[in-house]
Amino acid sequence: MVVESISMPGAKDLDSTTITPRRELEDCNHLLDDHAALMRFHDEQGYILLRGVLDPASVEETRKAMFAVMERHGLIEPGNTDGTWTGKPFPGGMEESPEFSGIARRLIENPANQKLMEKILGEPACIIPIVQYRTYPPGGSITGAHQDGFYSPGIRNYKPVWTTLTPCPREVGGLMVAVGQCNRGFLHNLAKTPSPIPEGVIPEDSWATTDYYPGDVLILNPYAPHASMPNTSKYCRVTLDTRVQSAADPRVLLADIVSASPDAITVRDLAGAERTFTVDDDTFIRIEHPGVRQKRADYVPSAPAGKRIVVVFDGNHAETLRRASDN
Ligand SMILES: O=C(O)CCC(=O)C(=O)O
Repeated sequence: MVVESISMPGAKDLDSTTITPRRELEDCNHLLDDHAALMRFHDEQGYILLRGVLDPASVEETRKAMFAVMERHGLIEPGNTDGTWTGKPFPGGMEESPEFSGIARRLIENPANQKLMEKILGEPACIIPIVQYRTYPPGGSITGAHQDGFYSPGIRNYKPVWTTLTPCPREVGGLMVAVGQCNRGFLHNLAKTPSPIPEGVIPEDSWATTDYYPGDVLILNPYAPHASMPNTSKYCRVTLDTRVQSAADPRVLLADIVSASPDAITVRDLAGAERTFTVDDDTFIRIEHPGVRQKRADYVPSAPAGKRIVVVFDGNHAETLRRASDN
């Protein structure tokens, strides 16, 4: 079935907890030195899975940094190294907490990991300052089925990078991907807000997952439907997802707002340079909450001078304005 865009007012939403992935994701390590072949796999299958490719010391440093935050919140006992949950209820909502700031950047900027990112992107890469740090206890958050590109229009020359800091066998609730479903356009239901993917659109037998381990990296095609699975283990799921972009042709800028209007936004980047971008109805604005699109007619009160945001741009056009998440 070919679906290029979806508007199904009466459709039931796909409930990702009803999905049982029957297939296993394939690893792509053998394609790492053949960028064209790696991209072919990515473009056809919708993902790239690489096993044990991140520098082990940098992964361990990242785990320790995330565990320090988890310890403070009582998710794990002091000194714990395997992520066993204490049982303390966790309110959640910490994916973009400033307590984690900088952890992903240190991981990506490790020299060995930079070389890996260059192979994945096909050119020198730098981190995009959008990161989600996930420390989900058993029974915690589940990410519903979605396609990343639906929420991030305008980001080109970039790749999302998902990795786990502790063993994440399937019962800990890693990601599943609908394999080979990335060439059908967006499958989100435009007839509804916030536009979930409807039931029955993705073939049940396309869903695949695997057991993930520290050092593994999963790259998702922006059109690949994916979701997380429930954590039914006794461990917290400790993962992060960030993005890398072309260092030579960056499209994403971390900056502080100077002034905002419904037609334009002026920002100051971290080097002190001011830039003005046009804002129009094609600009995807989510400055207040990263999951909620705002109208350009009324976003200005949420865009005061000094607020740090991420601007995805194409020339002088603002493609996306997003709350900064890791700076
Ligand atoms: O880790 C998760 O639960 C979701 C991650 C995700 O959707 C992504 O990296 O695009």
